[in-house]
Amino acid sequence: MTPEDDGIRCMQMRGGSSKGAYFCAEDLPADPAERDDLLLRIMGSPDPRQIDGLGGGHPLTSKVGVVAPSPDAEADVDYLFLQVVPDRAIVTDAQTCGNLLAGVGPFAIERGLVPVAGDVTTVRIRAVNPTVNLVEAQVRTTGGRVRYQGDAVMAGTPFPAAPIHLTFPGSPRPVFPTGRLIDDLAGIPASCVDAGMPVVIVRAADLDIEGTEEPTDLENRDPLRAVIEAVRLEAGRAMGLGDVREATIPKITIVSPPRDGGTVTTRTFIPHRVHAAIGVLGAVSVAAAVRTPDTVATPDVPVDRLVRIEHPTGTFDVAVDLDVDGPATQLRRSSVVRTARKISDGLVWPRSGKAGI
Ligand code: NQM
Repeated sequence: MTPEDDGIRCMQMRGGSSKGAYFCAEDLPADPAERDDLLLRIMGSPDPRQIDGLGGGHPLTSKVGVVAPSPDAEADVDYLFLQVVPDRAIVTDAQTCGNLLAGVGPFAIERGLVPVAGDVTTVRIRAVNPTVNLVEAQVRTTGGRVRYQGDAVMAGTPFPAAPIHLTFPGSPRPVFPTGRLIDDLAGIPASCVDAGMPVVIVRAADLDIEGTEEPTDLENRDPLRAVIEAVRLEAGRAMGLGDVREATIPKITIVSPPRDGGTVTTRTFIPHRVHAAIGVLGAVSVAAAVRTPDTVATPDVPVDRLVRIEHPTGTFDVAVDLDVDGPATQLRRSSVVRTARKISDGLVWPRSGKAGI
């Protein structure tokens, strides 16, 4: 039996505002190098269009979730997130993904890893990538099966679906990893924050832009991209992430005043393409900086625990509880509502040969 001849079990799902391929860990090679090579060949990388695989030619549609029963008594399943870079032979586990996470609860129930428990089934997920730990997902399971249909509307996807509530626990780690609320990075004032996703926040005004530009417009501005990358590389070192030239973290979020009744307007580089919305944990990190006084994201007016983040395709509400203490601020808990949908379930065939890693 080889994957090239017989295929591999795979479910495609939209998770939040991302889309990816979900696998049971037992269906993939245990060796990470072999696994990553196989995933590149399944997703169609390296190729900007990923024409020969499942990937959609954008980081938001080139994602993989690997799920297994958890050895941790406090979790039902382990979730490993892998970002498959579309145009490079890179698969990275350096970050998690809160959007793909929305599909993990439904997937675990569909694969029989967690039994249905009434109209709503709680799935306790241990996210094993470096940045988050235990997460609770509440999945609608009326009539004994996962229900995807519903009327929860989520910006970043045009169609309503059943809500999935995700609750993230707090962490004793300070939310500001550089020990400062504002750093000077490549001459730009920036707040480096990590409440689940490492993010560098800069003000649109400090980059001489409005902060409301379309993602493709921002992606096409080479001088702006060069400044942003210079800030990001310095931030990587300041945040203890080392040389981040080849890494997908930290992300860069550009903030400006709200335009649509929200708390703040954002545009997020992830880190080279611009997000059509904003990542889940990226949003939690931005919300933590918004709620802490004296960061570059602190609004002029008082903010409550529900932060409404404006992004290119709508708004994203994040409830965040903090122990605010300047640079020593800690996250107590955060929660968001997402949706997910099963798109296909079956076998996928990788292209043959080696992917080049
Ligand atoms: O921040 C994109 C996404 C993400 C990540 C990215 C995410 C998160 O929207 O938790 O969800 O920032 O690369 O899927």
